[in-house]
Amino acid sequence: MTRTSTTIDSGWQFSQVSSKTWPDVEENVSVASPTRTRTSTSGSANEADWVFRTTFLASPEQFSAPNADLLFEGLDTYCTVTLNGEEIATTSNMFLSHRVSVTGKLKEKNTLELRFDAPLLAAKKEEAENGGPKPLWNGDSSRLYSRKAQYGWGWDWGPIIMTVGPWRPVKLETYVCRINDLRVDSNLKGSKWDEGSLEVSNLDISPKAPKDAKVAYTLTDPEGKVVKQAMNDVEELPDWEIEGARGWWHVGYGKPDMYTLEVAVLDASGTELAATSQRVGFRHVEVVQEALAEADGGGSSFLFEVNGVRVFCGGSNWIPADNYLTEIEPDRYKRWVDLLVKGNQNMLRVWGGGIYEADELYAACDEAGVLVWQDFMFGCGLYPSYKRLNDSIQAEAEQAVQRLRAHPSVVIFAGNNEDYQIAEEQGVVDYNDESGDYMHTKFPARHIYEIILPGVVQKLSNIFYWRSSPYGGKTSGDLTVGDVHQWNVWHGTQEPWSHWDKLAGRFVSEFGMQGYPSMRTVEAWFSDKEQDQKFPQSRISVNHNKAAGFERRLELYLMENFRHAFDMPSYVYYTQAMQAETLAAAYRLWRRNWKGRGRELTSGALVWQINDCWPCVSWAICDYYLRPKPAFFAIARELRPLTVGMARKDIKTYRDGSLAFFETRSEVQLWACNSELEERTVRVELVAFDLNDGELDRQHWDVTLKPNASTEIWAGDVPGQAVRTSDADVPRPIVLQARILDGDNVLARYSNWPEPWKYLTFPDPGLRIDVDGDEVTISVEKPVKGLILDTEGEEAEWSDQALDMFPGDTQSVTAKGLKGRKVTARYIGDGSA
Ligand code: BMA
Repeated sequence: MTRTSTTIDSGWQFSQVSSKTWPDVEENVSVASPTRTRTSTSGSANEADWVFRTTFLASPEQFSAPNADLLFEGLDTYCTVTLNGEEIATTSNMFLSHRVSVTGKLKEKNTLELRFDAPLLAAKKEEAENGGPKPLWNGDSSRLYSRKAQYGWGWDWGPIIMTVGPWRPVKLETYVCRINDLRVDSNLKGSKWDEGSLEVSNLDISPKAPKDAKVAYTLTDPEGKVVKQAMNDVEELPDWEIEGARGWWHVGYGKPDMYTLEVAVLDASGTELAATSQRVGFRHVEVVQEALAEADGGGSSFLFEVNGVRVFCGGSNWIPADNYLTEIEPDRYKRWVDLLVKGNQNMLRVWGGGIYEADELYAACDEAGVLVWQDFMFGCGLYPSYKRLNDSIQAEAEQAVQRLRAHPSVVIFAGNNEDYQIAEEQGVVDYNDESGDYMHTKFPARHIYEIILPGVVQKLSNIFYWRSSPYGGKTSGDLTVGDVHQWNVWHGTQEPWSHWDKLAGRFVSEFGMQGYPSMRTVEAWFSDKEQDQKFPQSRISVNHNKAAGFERRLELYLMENFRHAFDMPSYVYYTQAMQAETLAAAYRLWRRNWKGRGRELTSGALVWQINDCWPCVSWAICDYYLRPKPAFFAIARELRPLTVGMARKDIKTYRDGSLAFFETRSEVQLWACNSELEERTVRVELVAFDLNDGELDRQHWDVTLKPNASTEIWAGDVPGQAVRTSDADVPRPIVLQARILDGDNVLARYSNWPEPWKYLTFPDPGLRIDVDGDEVTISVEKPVKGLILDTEGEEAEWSDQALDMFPGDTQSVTAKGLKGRKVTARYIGDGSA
C-alpha cells in the first residue's frame, strides 16, 4: 500500500468577502498568497474577510487509502476550512499546524475553501470578551489576545500589515500509518569530547503499526557512512553509544558535524509503511550561572558552555525577514546566516514578536555552527491568560518544541520578550509570590511563562528554559544576574556610547543604535515624481522610520559627536558612521569583561537587530535587501578571534578644597582579547599621532594573551598629552593606534580618537586609494576616521567598511564586482560638513 503526499500549493483564488465596502479594493489583494505573488495592501485589508479557494484531484490511490489527511502547516490566523462544502476545521492560532482527517471525504475532484476572518476584528472581539485592553508597547492592544505574529500590528521598525492566508504549505497525505512524533536526544562527552550518545525516547506511530511491524534505524555519519543500524520491534527504542563520534562544534571551535538518523516502519513482509529522518548533532550545552566575586560586582554569570568550551556570544537579534512571510524564498535564510558568519557572529536570537521561524533558518544555523536563542512568541505586553488561550498556547509550544529540539543550534528557549519588564513598569509583579497560582493575579501571564512553557520544554526536550528575555536578579534590569536589554543608549537615559562599560550586564541580549540603510536602498523609496522628497525630514523619509522620537534621538547622538551635513547622502553617511561607532564600542567594551574562567562578567552581546522586514531606517545592521551597513563590519572586527582595545578617560582631580585648582589627565587603558583556546604570545604596539604635528610616540609590549579571555596590557597617560589645569586648555588632538603584530603581520588594529570629533579640526589626511580589479589598497599620511567606500553604478560587495586609517599602516579590502571602477570615499572631516 502506498503513501502519498501532495502539496496543494497552486491554483488558489482569493477574494475579499468582507461585508464592509472599502475604498481602493483593487489594492487590497491578499498578502499571504502561497503563490509568492508580491501584493500590496492598505490599512483596510486588516479589516476585511478573505476567502481562498482551490480545487484538487485525488488519485484513485489516494481515494482508496485507509487514511487520508489534509495537513495545514500554517493558516494565518482565524480560518474556517471547508472541504466539498463541509466544514472540517476552524483555527485561531497562526503558529499551529493542523492535521485534519479527510478519510472518506475525498472525491475525485475536491474543492477546498479557506475563509479567513479579518484578524484585527477577530482579535478585538476576543479582547472585548476576555478582559479588555491591557498595557503594551507597540501596536494595538488586541494583539495580546491573538496568536498571530505580533509584529503585524506594527512595531517600531515595521508597518501595520496584518496578513491572511495559508502561509505554510497545505498537503494531502494518505497512508497506512505514519510517524507522528520521534524524539531523539543526543549528547557528547568524554575527555576528548568524542563519545556520543543517542537515545530515542518516543516513537509515536499513528494509527498503531500493524502487528509484527518492525522499525529500521540507520545512523550515518556526515559522509553518509553507516555507523549504527538496528531492526527493532516497535517498542524497542535505540539507546546508543557512539565511540569516536564527531561533535557538533559551534562556529570558531571546530566543524558543526551532523549525522543522519533514518527511521522506517516496515510491515511483516518488509514493505515500508512510514519513514522519517532527522539530522543529529552530538553536542553538550549548558547555561552556566556561577556566583561572581563581590570585587567583580557580584551576582552571577550567565553563559553558554558548548562541549566544555565557554563561549562569549557575539551575535544578533532576528526579526521576521519580511512583512510578507510567503515572499521569503528559502535561500534567503541561508544568505542571512552566511552574513552572520561573515560578521564573525556566533549567536542569533529569534525574537518573540515574530514567528517560530522556518526550518531553513535553523537548518542554516545547524550547518554553520551558529547558536540559536529561541523566544516563545510573546513580546512587549501584559498578556492575558485564560483557559482557551492557554490551551492554544500549550499546543503551540508543544509543536514548536517538537520541531525545534531536533536542531543542535537551538540552545535556549525563553518565555517571551520584555514581558516582565512591562509588568515591572506597571507595578504588577510580585516576585515574592511563588505560589504557582498566577492566572488571577495582575500578571496572569506568569502562568504561561512559569507553568505552561517550562512544563512543555522540560517534558519534550532537554533544552534550557529561561522565563523571559530579559530576566534575572531583583528586576529584569539587574546588571549582575541573568540577561538584560540595555536600552539606556538610544531609549531610557540616553547615555553616550562611551558609557557602555558602566552599562554592561552579565549577558546583554539586546542593545542598539539606528543607522540609515545604504543610499541605494533609500533611493528605492522615491518614485521619479518624488525626487524632491529626498531629504531626511520629508514625509516619505519619515514614513520609513517607525520609531517614536527617532528624529530627536538620532540628532542627539549626531549633535553630541559630529559636525554633520544634512543632505540625504550625508545623513546616510553620518548616521551610519555613528551607528558603527556606537555598536563597535559596545562589543569592544563588553568583550573586555570576558576575563577568563570564573570572571565572565559579560558573556554575550546580541545587537538589536540584524535584519529588517521592509526597506526602512532602523537599528538593523543589514537592511531588508541584505545590504550590510558599515556597523556590520565594525562589529565583525570586534568579534575576530584576536582583537585589541583601548578606552580613554579624562580624570579630573581637585586640590586645596577649591574648584579653581584642578588637574585633568587623559588616561588610556589598553587590552587585547583572544577567543582561541591556546594562549598566544604576540607583540602589541601603541603609536600616538598628533593630527597637526605627526607621530609623537611609539612603544610596544611582548605579551602572552590568555586563552579564551581578555588580557589587560597597559594603562597610563595618553603619550604626548599634557596635564591641563584650566578648562581653557585645549587638549592636543592625539590619535592612538594599537596593533597586534606577528612579525610584519597585522593581526588586529584599533584606533582611539579624542572625542567628541566635533571639536577637531581635520587636516587633509592625504588619503590614497589604489584600485586593482576588485582589490582596493588604502593609505594615509594622517589618521582618518570612519572611512566608508562605495562606487558609482552597480554595487560592489565589500570585505570591510567604516575603517580607521593610520599613517604607515596600509590596509587592503576587496570589493567583489568593482572591476577596477573608481571608488568614492567619505570620512569624518571630509569637508562635507
Ligand atoms: C526592544 C525590542 C523591540 C524593539 C526594540 C527597539 O527592546 O524587544 O520590541 O523593537 O527594543 O525599540
